[in-house]
Amino acid sequence: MRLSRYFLPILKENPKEAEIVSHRLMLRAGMIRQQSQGIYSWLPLGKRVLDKVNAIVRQEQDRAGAVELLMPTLQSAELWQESGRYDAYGKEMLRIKDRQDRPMLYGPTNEEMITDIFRSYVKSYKNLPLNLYHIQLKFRDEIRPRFGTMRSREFLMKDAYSFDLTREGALHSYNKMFVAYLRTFARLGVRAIPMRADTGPIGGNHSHEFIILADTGESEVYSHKSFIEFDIPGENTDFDDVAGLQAIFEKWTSAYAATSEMHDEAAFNAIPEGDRLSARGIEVGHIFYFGTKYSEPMGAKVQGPDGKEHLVHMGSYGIGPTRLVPAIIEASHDENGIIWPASVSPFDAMVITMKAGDEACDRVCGQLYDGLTNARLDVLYDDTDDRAGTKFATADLIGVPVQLIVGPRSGATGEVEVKERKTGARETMTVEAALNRLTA
Ligand code: 5CA
Repeated sequence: MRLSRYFLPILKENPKEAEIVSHRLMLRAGMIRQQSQGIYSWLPLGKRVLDKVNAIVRQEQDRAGAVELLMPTLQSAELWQESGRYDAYGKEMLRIKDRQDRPMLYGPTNEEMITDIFRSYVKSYKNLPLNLYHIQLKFRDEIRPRFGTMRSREFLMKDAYSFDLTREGALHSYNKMFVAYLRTFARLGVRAIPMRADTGPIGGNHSHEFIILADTGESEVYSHKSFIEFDIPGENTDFDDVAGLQAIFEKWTSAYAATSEMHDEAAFNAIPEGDRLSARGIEVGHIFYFGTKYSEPMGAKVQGPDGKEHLVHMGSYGIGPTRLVPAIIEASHDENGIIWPASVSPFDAMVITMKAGDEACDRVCGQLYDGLTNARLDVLYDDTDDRAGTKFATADLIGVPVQLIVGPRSGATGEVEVKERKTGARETMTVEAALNRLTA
């Protein structure tokens, strides 16, 4: 992608409305634009990051055996009257009437709709376990939308829903998602700690929130420090190994970790003082086991091996991609801008010409751009004739991991300066060496 033909509306000034660094940087880097309170457009640079986050979320859901579908944003009120949540959900639910005066709503979550799909098709235990998920916009009319897409009214959620014949089966399904979440957040370049959590309007009594520690987080959290060292389950994890997944779950829940709603002061004080962590955090995922809370009122039953009808045991599992993007930035930035973990960076590398139109610069930049693109890397080529200072500031602001800088002098000798965004380390090398390094 050539910057001269891209749409990257960088802001020079710090936007006044942004209270936290991720919101400020997302606005300045031209990633998002507020359209009305708590409702955002994702501009091209932001959309690229969001797509990368979603791709990792999707891969790990699929690896854990979940199956993707897509449900609508608008739902009929009838379904929610069946579960009893239509009245209970209160003002956070955006209620709408269609032209026939039928009550509709913009879905804040999808337990009812997925239960309806399930009961329409699945009649036998032989089709279980089943886990269905989608990545879809949600709407919650939050009283205090703030911090950009961190807490917005319209936001993207990956929500998965599991169905099992028994409670034991459902707890294994829960463990699958627990492990998938550990892997997902690690691949996104952040460390998320699973914490015992309150279940709120979703319900149930077995629930964990996944929290990224950050001073600007809205949750108050308490935990043992040991989480920092726990191993992330590998790519070859066997998701059908019931005992194996239970062992991972037990390891990761062996040390104290709870949000303020579930905090047990006595248990926390039992931890040696030097190992206590009392901090703020961002909730990026939340998983629930709630048994038959929805299958019972909505009549979602299957025939068991005993020939009798059984209500299915369910769980639901949420991740917020549009919250994860700012959460990653909170965890990874410096005074010059964003520092993307490679896995979610909008581009893999940036090629920067210091003199557009200079024969040597154009040639060397072209070689780099073609070489990297042919190796299937995503490259942003700053081919503009902006001042050097502006170019460097933009490159640092948007946080692509590697900058390949070509000036008339280095261009003439077929060389390029390779700058690592994170450390600021610079090294001059031949085009070939740079290509080898990036495509190795
Ligand atoms: N149905 C369940 C799980 S599928 C559910 O709705 N869970 S939730 O309410 O905890 O939301 C799941 C995730 O969505 C949260 O962990 C968070 O990452 C994200 N999320 C929730 N509310 C917002 C919001 N207002 N803005 C951005 N992300 C949000």
